[in-house]
Amino acid sequence: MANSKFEYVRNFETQSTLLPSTYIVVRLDGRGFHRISTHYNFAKPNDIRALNLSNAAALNVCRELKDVLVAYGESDEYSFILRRETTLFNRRAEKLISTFVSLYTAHYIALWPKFMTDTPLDFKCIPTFDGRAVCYPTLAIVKDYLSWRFVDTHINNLYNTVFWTLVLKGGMTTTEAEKKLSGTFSADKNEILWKDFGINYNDEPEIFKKGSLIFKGKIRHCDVVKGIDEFFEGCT
Ligand code: DGT
Ligand code: MG
Ligand code: MG
Ligand code: MG
Repeated sequence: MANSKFEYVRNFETQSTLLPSTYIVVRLDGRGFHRISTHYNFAKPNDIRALNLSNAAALNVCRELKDVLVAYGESDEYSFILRRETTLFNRRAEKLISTFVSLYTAHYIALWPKFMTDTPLDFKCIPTFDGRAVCYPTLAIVKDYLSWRFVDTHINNLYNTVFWTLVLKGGMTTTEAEKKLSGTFSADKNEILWKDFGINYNDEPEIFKKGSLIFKGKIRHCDVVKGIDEFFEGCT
């Protein structure tokens, strides 16, 4: 290979390698989805089309990058948990993060017309995602990571469901709804839904309450905390 006098610039390239023998979690999150969801008039608090779209994009990522053990998505985010022994891209952080981000984004955009029917993409407001990779040294912490995202889904969804019910069905302003919910516990929120609106939170769609988990090529909406051992069976 010809060496030019310019070759030395390569020495400025650095790379970070993720710790060996650790679980790698790549989490993607929509950039400015507050604006995106407003621009495209997403249903509040959950737009089933957008959730199905994100699941389809994530499923395609899992099909292509086989070292993903489990993936979990809610709102505008998706976490991909890679097996401990993965040598994907020699565990180079930049390669891993950028590949996940671009694969997921490409599928999200390509699948948009299929899921967001009657809502054409506006290239002045294009959905994009950021990503990070975190190494977790023990299986126990990985399980806690997944449980953390699952519990987050539950807490946010209960809050958002009551909040938007108060606004859209109860005629409150967003400020009034915020004030009413301030300092309330889960039981109080369930009570408001049931007493004032006849809504049983348990009857809300599973995908909203539990998020979406991809395991062995299938999407499920299950109690992640309860079923967690199944997803890591045989892992140490
Ligand atoms: P970021 O992540 O710092 O770039 O900013 P955002 O705006 O993406 O903030 P984030 O990720 O904390 O929150 C997600 C936003 O996306 C939040 O404003 C609610 C919105 N969003 C996500 N899914 C839906 C949906 O299904 N329906 C509606 N109406 N909004 C959604
Ligand atoms: Mg973010
Ligand atoms: Mg976001
Ligand atoms: Mg988010």
